[in-house]
Amino acid sequence: MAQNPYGKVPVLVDGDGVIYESAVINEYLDEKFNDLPLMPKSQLDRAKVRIWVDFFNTRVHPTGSDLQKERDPEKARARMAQHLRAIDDALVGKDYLVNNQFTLADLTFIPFYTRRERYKVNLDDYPNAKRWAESLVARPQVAPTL
Ligand SMILES: N[C@@H](CCC(=O)N[C@@H](CS)C(=O)NCC(=O)O)C(=O)O
Repeated sequence: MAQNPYGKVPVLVDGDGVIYESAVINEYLDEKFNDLPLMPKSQLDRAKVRIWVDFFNTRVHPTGSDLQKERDPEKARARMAQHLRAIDDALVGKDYLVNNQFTLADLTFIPFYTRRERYKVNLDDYPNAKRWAESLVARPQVAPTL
């Protein structure tokens, strides 16, 4: 945490390099270890992944934090419902958010989903999002870490 000028976690130290911001760390690790690529080949699909990652990190997670800390909870609940509706709509008939492949877009939702009780959120009204989230946490690379 002291290594991150923003004073936050996560922070990754790789040799002489200090990398922070989870979205940047995730792309860095994906580029470094390419046995299971988590970014699509097409430039347009990579942009779509980054848009979802930004959506989760700048909208969904902060709204969850507002709910947890009960900051203007009614407005936060309405915002969260909008966010979950957008996710649910994007997943109609689909297993993944972008290009029918597991990418950093899907991965970025996992920490939110595993903390959903803290955020007072459940996905019962969002069946596509719920099916997708359950499949994400059941992945063999994810389940043992929970
Ligand atoms: N945008 C940053 C957010 C990092 C963040 O907010 N980390 C929290 C923990 S989840 C933290 O370090 N909080 C301690 C603090 O703010 O003092 C990222 O995605 O890495």
